[in-house]
Amino acid sequence: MARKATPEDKFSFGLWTIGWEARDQFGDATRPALDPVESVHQLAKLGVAHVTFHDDDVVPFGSDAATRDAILARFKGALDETGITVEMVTTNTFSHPIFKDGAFTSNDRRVRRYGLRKVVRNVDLAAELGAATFVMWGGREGAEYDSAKDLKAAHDRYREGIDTVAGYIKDKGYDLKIAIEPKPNEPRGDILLPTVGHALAFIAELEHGDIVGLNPETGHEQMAGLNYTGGLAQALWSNKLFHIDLNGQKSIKYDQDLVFGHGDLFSAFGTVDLIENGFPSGGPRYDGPRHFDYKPSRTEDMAGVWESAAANIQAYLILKERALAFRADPEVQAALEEAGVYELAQPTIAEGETLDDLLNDRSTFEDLDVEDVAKRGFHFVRLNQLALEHALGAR
Ligand SMILES: [Mn+2]
Repeated sequence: MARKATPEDKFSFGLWTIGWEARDQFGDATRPALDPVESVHQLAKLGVAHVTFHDDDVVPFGSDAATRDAILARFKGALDETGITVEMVTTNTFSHPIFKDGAFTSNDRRVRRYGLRKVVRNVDLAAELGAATFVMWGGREGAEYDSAKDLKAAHDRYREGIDTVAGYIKDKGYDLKIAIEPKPNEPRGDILLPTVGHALAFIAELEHGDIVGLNPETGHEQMAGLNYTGGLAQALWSNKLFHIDLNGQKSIKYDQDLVFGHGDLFSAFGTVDLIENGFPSGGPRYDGPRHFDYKPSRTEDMAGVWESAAANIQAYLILKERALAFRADPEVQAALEEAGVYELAQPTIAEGETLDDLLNDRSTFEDLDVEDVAKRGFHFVRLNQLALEHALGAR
């Protein structure tokens, strides 16, 4: 039975997702271009609250100012008619051949200066449209060969680029935050800032890192064999989870961009559990848009495009119901308790206690029955089975 999405669910789609013409490495487009205005109207029917886009998704690359203004006016008309808002804007610095070696980290300084101009122009547009987040996916910032890049200089230039944009946002007084989107590879052989962890460490080196955070994408972390929910968790813990890109991926392979839940389903359950329920013992929560960055498979016609868009929403809403039921189940709560999940929230050294107190407490070491403590079974498997049964709707 179809669940009804409302704007309160904060669902959001990139215009490039449904608008993908399905041109891939080996084959031509299988679908016609989609008018962004039509996309906005179709998404409104699905109960979507927001859209997001790259500059080039709406305004063709290289358009003059008058053409750009006319296209944007028509697009804003569709937003006004539907009540859909733009929550995030991003810049395409990967499609045009000028960006073949990257934008902020191209070896060619002319390209870096051009890239900065293109990004800054789009920051103005993001602010004008009321977007809260400016995503930066540096898909071409990388290399195929270790000898091709001075990686020290590349990180310097990446930092210079992002700090320049962040400084511009502050100077202008825009209410806008930058969210870096990590990805390990594709289209480049290796991409700079390949994972959530790399990006967090990079942000700590920025001058304007206070307004720079993350936009982790399900498949991107899974392409690196990493746990997406774990990446979201560390970003949240660092107060750096500014935005999310939900989709589906089956293990380490090319970037599949499947519908959310159509890849690693049980991991998707964990993701929704974290987003909707938060950490078991409380702490920072993600309150932003539930943004889908997927691609309707190349086999789909236009009807299939809208079916796949609806599938993302349905998958999320079903998993949300399941995740809420999981946490509300007294048996689950007892299992969480028994597994020590809540115990982990207890500080190891008590309030008021010092390390000296611990060192002098013989019961923690000298007199501890290590063999007895080692006997504890955590029953994580039972807890996981409860999660699986809830995820499958079997409880
Ligand atoms: Mn993405």
